[in-house]
Amino acid sequence: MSAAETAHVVAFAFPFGSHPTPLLHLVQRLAAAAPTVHFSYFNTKKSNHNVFSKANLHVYDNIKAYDVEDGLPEGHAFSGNPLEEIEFFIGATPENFRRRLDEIVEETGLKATCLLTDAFLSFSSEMAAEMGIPWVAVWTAGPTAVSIHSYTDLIHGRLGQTGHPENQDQTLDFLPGMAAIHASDLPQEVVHLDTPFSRLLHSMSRSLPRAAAVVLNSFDGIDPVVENDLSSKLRKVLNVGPFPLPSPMPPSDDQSGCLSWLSTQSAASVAYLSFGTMLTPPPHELVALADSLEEKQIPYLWSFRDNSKINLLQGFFERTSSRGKVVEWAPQLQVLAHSSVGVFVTHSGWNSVVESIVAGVPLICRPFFGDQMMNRRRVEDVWRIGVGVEGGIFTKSGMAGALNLVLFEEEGKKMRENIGGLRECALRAVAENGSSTQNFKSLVQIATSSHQD
Ligand code: U2F
Repeated sequence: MSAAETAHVVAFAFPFGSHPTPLLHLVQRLAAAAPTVHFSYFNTKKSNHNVFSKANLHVYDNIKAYDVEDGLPEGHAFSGNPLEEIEFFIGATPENFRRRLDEIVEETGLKATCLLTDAFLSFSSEMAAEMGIPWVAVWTAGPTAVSIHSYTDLIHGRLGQTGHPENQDQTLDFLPGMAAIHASDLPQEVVHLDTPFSRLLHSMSRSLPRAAAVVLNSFDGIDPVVENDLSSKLRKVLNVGPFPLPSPMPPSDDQSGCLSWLSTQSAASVAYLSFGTMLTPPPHELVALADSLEEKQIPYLWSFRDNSKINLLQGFFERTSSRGKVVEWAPQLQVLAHSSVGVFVTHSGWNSVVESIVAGVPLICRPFFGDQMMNRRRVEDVWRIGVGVEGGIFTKSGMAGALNLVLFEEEGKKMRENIGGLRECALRAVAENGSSTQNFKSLVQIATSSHQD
């Protein structure tokens, strides 16, 4: 086959938080399913380094990774605002991706035949249209969040200033499947449209109906009303998750010792604590959380990376070392799957919620931003597989109560049963003829068919 005939799927990553990893996993699954197709994975240098050093990856010959510019001025001194890096990156798009793609096409002679990009990068819609190829958008969070973004204009029309305190308790019952969601749960990027990041997401909400398919790390049946509504508005919605399941769980060499430590603990006794890839709770909440674990004498495994805050907890870690373990990075999938873990204390990032469902572990949610408040609502009020922390922040007594409820009370048992039901649904979706398996086949077709023999 000549280079001109080879299908070439080009993936663009959004280089922050956990976004690049699920996209890379998807590219890997596609590369395994379509070995004659060439895959290019574009990401910033820093993020490529992070993703490839952490992910337990099988390296396929038909995938090549490329660095794109991050937009940061030389020697830039950061102000401490976490959005700063994102805004520089947004400023560099789409030219950074376009330039690099032109170079790669020139170097390899392989024209792009499909753009498979993080949904945030909605300029890809126009780029793909210019090239006359399909755009496949990968949404790394859940169906509720993508649906809410698609209703941004309507929400503004209905709720007006959603930021106003008097509107915060209103529910979004005027939207399909959103009766449980309150105005106070909305992402700031939906409420305020005046930052580069919120403008990016607003433009995404208008572009998604043009995507040949929108792919989610989710499974049919998790939110049927929202799923049906999305399907009526988008050309194709492909739930192909949960991502970790269709391929065998990557082995962990247990370098951190988490799994061997868990094996010394009793069944369903340990609280696993992790707040994802981007945040650490504020100091007073960290202290309250630690105090509650100490008072209740709960064994814990804590994934903690923020060196600027670790001193606060040094005394706690020392006093409780016989029943606790702290690591910089835990093999989360394997940790959650370990029978000693009884509860996951989380920021409610979508991947963490899905991974907890897959492992059958109930959650205590302390959401911070973006989709996390809506995920918490689903967990607590719709699926009933966990609780949010009292008052929305960690306090010693609130957290002690939540630990008690989930680990020791009848309600905790009920949560485990409910999560078992969702887990079954996820397992059915990824079985041989399950919906996620079928959707993945459709994805392979859409992404690779243009030139494939
Ligand atoms: C953003 O979420 P985060 O990246 O902060 O959090 P998650 O979606 O929960 O993903 C964290 C991933 O990192 C892994 C874990 C998840 O796959 O297994 N991990 C790990 O392996 N070991 C560790 O010690 C700690 C984490 C955003 F903030 C959220 O609001 C969005 O829902 C999310 C998806 O778009 O992206």
